[in-house]
Amino acid sequence: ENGIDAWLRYAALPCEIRKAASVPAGIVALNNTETSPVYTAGQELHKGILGILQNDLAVTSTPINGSSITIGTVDAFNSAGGALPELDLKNDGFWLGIKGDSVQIVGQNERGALYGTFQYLSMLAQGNFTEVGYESNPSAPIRWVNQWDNMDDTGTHGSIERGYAGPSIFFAEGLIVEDLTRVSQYARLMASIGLNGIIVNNVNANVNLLNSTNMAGLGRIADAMRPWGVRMGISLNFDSPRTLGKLTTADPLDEGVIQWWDRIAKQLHDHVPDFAGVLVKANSESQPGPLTYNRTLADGANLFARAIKPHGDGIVMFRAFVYDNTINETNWKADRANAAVDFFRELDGKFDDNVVVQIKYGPIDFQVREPVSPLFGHLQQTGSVVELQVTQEYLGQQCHLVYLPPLWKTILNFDMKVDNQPSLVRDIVSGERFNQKLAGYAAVVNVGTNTSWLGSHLAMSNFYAYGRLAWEPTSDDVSILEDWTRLTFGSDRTIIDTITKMSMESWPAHENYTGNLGIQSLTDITGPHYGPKPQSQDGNGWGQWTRADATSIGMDRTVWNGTGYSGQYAPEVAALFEDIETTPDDLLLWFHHVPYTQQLKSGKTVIQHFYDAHYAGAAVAQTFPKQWEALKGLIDAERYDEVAFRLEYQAGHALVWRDAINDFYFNMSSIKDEQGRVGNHSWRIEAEDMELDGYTVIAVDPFETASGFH
Ligand code: BDP
Repeated sequence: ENGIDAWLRYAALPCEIRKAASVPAGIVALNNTETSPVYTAGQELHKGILGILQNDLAVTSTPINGSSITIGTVDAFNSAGGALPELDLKNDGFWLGIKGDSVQIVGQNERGALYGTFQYLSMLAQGNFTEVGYESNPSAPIRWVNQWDNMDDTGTHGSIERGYAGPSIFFAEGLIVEDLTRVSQYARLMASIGLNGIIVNNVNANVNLLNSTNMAGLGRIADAMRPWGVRMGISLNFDSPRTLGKLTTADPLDEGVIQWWDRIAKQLHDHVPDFAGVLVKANSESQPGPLTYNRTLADGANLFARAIKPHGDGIVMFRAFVYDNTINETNWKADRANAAVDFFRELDGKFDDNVVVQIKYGPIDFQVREPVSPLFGHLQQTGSVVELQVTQEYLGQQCHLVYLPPLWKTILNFDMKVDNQPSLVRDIVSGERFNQKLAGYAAVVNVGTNTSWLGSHLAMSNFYAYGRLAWEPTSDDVSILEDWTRLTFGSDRTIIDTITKMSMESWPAHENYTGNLGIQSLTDITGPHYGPKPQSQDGNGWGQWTRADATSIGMDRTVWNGTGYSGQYAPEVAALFEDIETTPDDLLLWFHHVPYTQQLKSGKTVIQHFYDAHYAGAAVAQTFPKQWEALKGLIDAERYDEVAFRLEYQAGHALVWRDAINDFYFNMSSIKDEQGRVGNHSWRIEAEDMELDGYTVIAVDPFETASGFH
């Protein structure tokens, strides 16, 4: 198996289990228009039941005699005369009723009917034939993915920024690809986990997407995804009126610029009548934006909001990721973590009602551990969308197993205590806490043409779980994982236990062998964001600093003595982080600058914790290949081998991480490891101790990974 069907394989259940199913006589999809998600649902059900139960059921669009699975909207059921229970469905929600061989799948809208169908198929595929009758509603209206796909130039395949699974499924040679098979397969995966929107191109947007050939191409992409209930939107480049439109300015208040965007919005709507909206990265990392023209970020967002408003219910997702990546480190008070609140605090209430602000989960950038972005507590009159990352940019780039939901849940369950009221992030992004109509979830996914979608079979649990959590953020991360495992690899207990154990150990292990105590991912900040490079942390313009020196480490972000960042939280939360005694150990170095000998709550010193944690984390990664061996023969050889290869690599790379980081801080602090491990590589056979024939000595970067440190 090559992974192309991900968790939608519909593998046949063993015969003895199949026998327990009461199979309905046929499928009724109450809409026979081929572009309708209800029609899609009927076809999918046919395919699923054929695979799982080996029954070839006919699909019709009119009620049949005898038992059936009937799929439709509430309205369609009512007009077909079907008896329904009292329902209170939200947009996209569904009712699933299974009684004997009669199944009702009722969507509040067509998309909801498709989601209910996937839910039913997921039960069948797991051999779960329970009789049920329940409603399910999504936690939030916006449940999108972001792709960071580039258009690239003629002659090249569409590369993907921070994508690790080959070139784009959308773009090649500066155009939209002809064959959109993979695009509709992607939409199918999205629909199966309740995702309803996609931004197809990189936030660092190429203006050529707006030329007339590509606009037509966008129409084709939207057509391919529509039957799956997935709406398409795009990222825009703020300077397009100048660079593409040849105007002299991109000032959001300039009449010519306004008209130019109005025209573009109309053309987009002509090609994509259900256009989902635009994502805007402005005044960030050298991207242009309204501040360039002395206008506010709200002026910039509203420019697009007004252009698309006349053409339907599309929205503007304006990113809060606004900062200057040439921050001067000599300014002791400069702190990139402050940027989002500094820029947006005064703008609450200034955005049009079709704008939402898309906020990365932490104030820096998808690090292995960050506190929740304080901006979630500041926007009360504008909806917030939390931006997560499925693509493991800073977390091993799919070469390391890191199951992310436990990290995401620390964010979603965090209580911002705004105005002394319970204010969980998940209730803010559901729209409930501040009574917002528009709010929700976006994840950078970055699938590519590789048949495994993400370049790693196990990484797909993160994609699956993302959809499940956006639908219901209180879902248990272990049971989501177990569902995914059963659907992806089968129901054998050893498979489920092994994958669950490894996955649940993976984020803590990764944090331990990379960057712990809130010091962030000590990776190569200046480029690939891969592998250890602690020496790149300070002295860079990105503001990802550790302030490490010979005696002490950590960013002082307190109000009383540091950059003032902790004061961006509501008073109760701010007080917690302001005080070193109440700051949790895992964020200590995020908020405080302390001597290496500072004692943690565990009783250990900071430096000894570093040493021990790096050993402990790497030791866990060492067990992964062995744990995986238990699956040999229980799953297909192709996926077994591909996963084994990556786990073996991870086990080795975890050692590289461990030794690079420990040696680096040992060299810097000169404090010995109590257990005598760090800096002692007597067990290693160094290159210089060998007789080498035909080799030349080269400088290795990072230097600590080299034999003998050079
Ligand atoms: C950083 C990525 C960069 C993105 C940027 C963003 O390294 O490639 O363009 O975020 O989110 O994490 O805009």
